[in-house]
Amino acid sequence: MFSLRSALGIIIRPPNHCWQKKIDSTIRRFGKAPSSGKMNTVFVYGTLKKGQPNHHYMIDGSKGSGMYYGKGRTQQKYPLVIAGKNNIPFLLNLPTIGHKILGEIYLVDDQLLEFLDEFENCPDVYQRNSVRVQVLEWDNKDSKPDVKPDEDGTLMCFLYNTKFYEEDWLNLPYYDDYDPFGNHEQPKYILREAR
Ligand code: PCA
Repeated sequence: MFSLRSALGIIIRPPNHCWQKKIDSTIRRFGKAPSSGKMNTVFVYGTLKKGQPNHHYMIDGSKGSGMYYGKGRTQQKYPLVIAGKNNIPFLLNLPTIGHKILGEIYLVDDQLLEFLDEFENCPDVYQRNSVRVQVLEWDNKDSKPDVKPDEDGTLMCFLYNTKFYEEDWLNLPYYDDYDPFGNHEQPKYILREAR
């Protein structure tokens, strides 16, 4: 099985909260408990954004339902680096270092959230955490479920970041907006099919 962990040689200690998620997802898969049907706000900053190679999963319905709601920027600063032999964007869970990160906000159902957890190798590579996002543009049309930013213009969203990284990643450039196609200084992501 492909393991980014072994590819990068990172020592992994999964955080406890993700085990609960694994148990929940196992229960869901075996049908012992119905999915709650609730929707989840997710902030994406990397290959899941519009124009990036994995974006289609967010909106094509093949892995669950997802809807674009708008643009945002993390309230905290983080180092966003492009690292490893496949040039993967990693938001390191080191708040206060780096930049406030630009990204997109989606509303996703439990099925798509579960897919994203597996796709992002949570908890081994990324961990899904809740962070506060400053909403910059909001696209809440009548046909969409009603979700609104809080009065201060922020919204709590899930985001995939990581506390597992190699020390020298801290010497890489820190970006605020992942866009290797538009910004030619950013190393190009190697597609999964091409690895
Ligand atoms: N996918 C997730 C985390 C990093 C990545 O490439 C995202 O786009 O937010």
